[in-house]
Amino acid sequence: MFIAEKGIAGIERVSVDLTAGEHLTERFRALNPLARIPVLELDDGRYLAESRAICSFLEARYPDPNLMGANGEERAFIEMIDRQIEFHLLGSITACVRHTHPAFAALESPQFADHGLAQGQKMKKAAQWLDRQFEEQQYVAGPRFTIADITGYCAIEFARLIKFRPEDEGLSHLAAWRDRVSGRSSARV
Ligand SMILES: N[C@@H](CCC(=O)N[C@@H](CS)C(=O)NCC(=O)O)C(=O)O
Repeated sequence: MFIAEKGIAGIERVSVDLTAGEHLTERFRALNPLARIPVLELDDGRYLAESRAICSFLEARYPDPNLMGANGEERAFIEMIDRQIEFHLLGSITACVRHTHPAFAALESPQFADHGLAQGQKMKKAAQWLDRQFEEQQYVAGPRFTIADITGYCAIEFARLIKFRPEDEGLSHLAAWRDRVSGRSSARV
């Protein structure tokens, strides 16, 4: 989604089948020893893992449109909320999905259903916090679309797997923001 927002062409996309364990092979571990996707292969042959690090690299290489902050101060505030969403919202959603969804049994072994369900409750608190953000502003970090909207949108979409929908929880601001973001062409790649 970040690449699409930037309009960057020419980055070849290689699918890695996690359910088939392709990321656990020696070949993939040579790219990222932690066996996690995504990984960006650079022109000089190095490999860059971690979504946010990849985004930082692309932001530096393709500054427009700016998605991570135009100056140090704005960067810090965008990073603050992006990390809050990643740790408190996405983190809880991920734990809930991985520990309760049968399709994730192979990736998360052993699964601890109670832990997953507890995280499912915690993610609701984070979703309520995010909903309140939109009482004052159109986007997660303020008046314009940034990386924090991408993190938040991907988190809320991932939460469909645990049947979480903002509108079912009375989170109307969050639902309206989700609809605003899903209307962007980057959400359809
Ligand atoms: N913090 C990392 C998380 C990477 C991650 O956990 N990726 C998942 C897919 S979204 C994965 O590779 N899972 C493989 C596994 O659980 O074995 C990032 O932002 O890139």
